[in-house]
Amino acid sequence: MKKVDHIGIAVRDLNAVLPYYTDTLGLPLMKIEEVETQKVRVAFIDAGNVKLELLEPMDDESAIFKFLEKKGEGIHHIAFGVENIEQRMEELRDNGVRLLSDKPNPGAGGAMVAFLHPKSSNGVLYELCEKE
Ligand code: CMX
Repeated sequence: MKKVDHIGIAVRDLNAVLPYYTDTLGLPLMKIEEVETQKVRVAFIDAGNVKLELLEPMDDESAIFKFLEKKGEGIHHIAFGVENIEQRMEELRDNGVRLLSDKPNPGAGGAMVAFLHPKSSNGVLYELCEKE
């Protein structure tokens, strides 16, 4: 793994929580975008050497909607930046890690992403993300 690229945080209402990050904590907002493939509206916050990805569900089919229903707001996943995502997925699979998809999918910011099931990662949802 290269490094932690971002930490995903589930929120119910993006517009309502943004001032906490930008005004109270004084962290710059990088961008807001909708990720149709994941059914989330996300805001990236620049927290120095790592980004915070605030995730609001777009509908009740979103994984974030289910997470909020079950666990409430809070840390949802940790994303590692990787260089060759398909190769990394294969290595992890060979090591017995359960991946949530066979292939990477398009994620926020034009990255290709894949998730490791929390049940095979000691209760943590990890994401692999490869930027162009
Ligand atoms: N972190 C840690 N554990 C989690 C979790 C999370 N984010 N989400 C679910 N779990 C746990 C559940 O608590 C449950 O554990 P128990 O059986 O002990 O209760 C277990 O994982 C299975 O959960 P589930 O409720 O049966 O299954 P879900 O339908 O909620 O699916 C998951 C969970 C991880 C498979 C699903 O959320 C998924 O496919 N995630 C990948 C995609 C994603 O998260 N997209 C949103 C982010 C998009 C982005 O970053 O752009």
